[in-house]
Amino acid sequence: MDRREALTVLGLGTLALESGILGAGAQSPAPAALEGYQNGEFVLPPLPYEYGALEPHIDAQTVKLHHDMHHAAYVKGANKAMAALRELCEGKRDSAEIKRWEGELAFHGSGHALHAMYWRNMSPKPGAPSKTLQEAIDRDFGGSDKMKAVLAAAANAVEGSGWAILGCHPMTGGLLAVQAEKHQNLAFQGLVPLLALDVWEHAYYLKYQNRRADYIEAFWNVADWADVSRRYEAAAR
Ligand code: MN3
Repeated sequence: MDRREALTVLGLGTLALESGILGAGAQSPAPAALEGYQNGEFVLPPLPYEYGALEPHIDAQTVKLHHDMHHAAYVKGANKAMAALRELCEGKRDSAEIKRWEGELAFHGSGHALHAMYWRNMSPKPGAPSKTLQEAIDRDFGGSDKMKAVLAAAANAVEGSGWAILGCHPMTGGLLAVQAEKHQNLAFQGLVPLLALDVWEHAYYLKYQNRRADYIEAFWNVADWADVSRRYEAAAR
């Protein structure tokens, strides 16, 4: 399997190759959309800010545990699943194991991808939406406040652990707010995530306890629409 095929299997497609995000020879700063894979392995991207940089909205201890322990565990799980699937390809494992390992990759790989986005979606100095993203928000939601209300409703309605995701779909060309249960369930296949709001309890419980809605409100203070705009412009090209 060459690199292009491997990326296709991973669902990363040609965007990563064309933009050089995964290549060692990337010419420009990676827009971070797909960071988290290097030299044939998933890797934990370093936090782009200090643990306490998002205070008072998101506390340092939560960020440290969330990144260093929880996110790291998904990276490890995704690598384990990929290794098992490679062995299966090579005939070193019983093909009856495929459902198990594809399920493991769906969970851990999606967890890794969403967390890599989540850290970049936040900033101690959040930027505003670009003109093109703002136009899409206005067109598809009727304005930023309505979009945030829909995303917050989705995030509050997640049963158990999951995410609210703002994405765009190449089939419709438009923006959509969706939920993911765990990391991978309820997927609208093909949707390109742009903003990932983690509502697993590990993302907020130390500071907000059961008050998920308060954490979601606080998230808007650190949501970096400049990062979301870069992702939108790369996806909508
Ligand atoms: Mn999380």
